[in-house]
Amino acid sequence: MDDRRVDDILGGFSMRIRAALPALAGAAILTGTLLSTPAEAAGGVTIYRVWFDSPGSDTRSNTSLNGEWVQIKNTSRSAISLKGWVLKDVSNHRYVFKNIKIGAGKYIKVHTGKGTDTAANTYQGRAAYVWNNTSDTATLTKSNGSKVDTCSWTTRDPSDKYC
Ligand SMILES: [Ca+2]
Repeated sequence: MDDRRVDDILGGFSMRIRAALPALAGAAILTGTLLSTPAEAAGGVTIYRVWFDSPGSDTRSNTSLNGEWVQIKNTSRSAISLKGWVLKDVSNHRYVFKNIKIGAGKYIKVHTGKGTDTAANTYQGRAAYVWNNTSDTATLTKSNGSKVDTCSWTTRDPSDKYC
């Protein structure tokens, strides 16, 4: 594998993490020192799972609203600050993350309703649903607007989607 091929794989790593996994395993062996530098070990934040159709009828109760969530994962080996990052739907309902850090390898669920933030749960504080039951796309961007990840679903998916 020449250097250019390795660069291609590393450059596309965050966007094509699943597609690149088999190739990356080979690249990791060849470029172990490169991957261990802070910049390359950064990995990233991904949308891991979306529960878009909350259980039962959509009554708009807070419990039902919080049954709708997007779960985010930090796939890197370092904590990452999400402050100012934005999670939005196709209709541009935007949630701006507060001063939250996601630990290395950890998950955070972003619930639609109201609640008290913990390390693993944060709340948009809404009184209406965000994620369409039929089809929608969740998009995560950094505070500077650069896209981090997206996840889409349709009626072919049940009530949730692993992204
Ligand atoms: Ca919904």
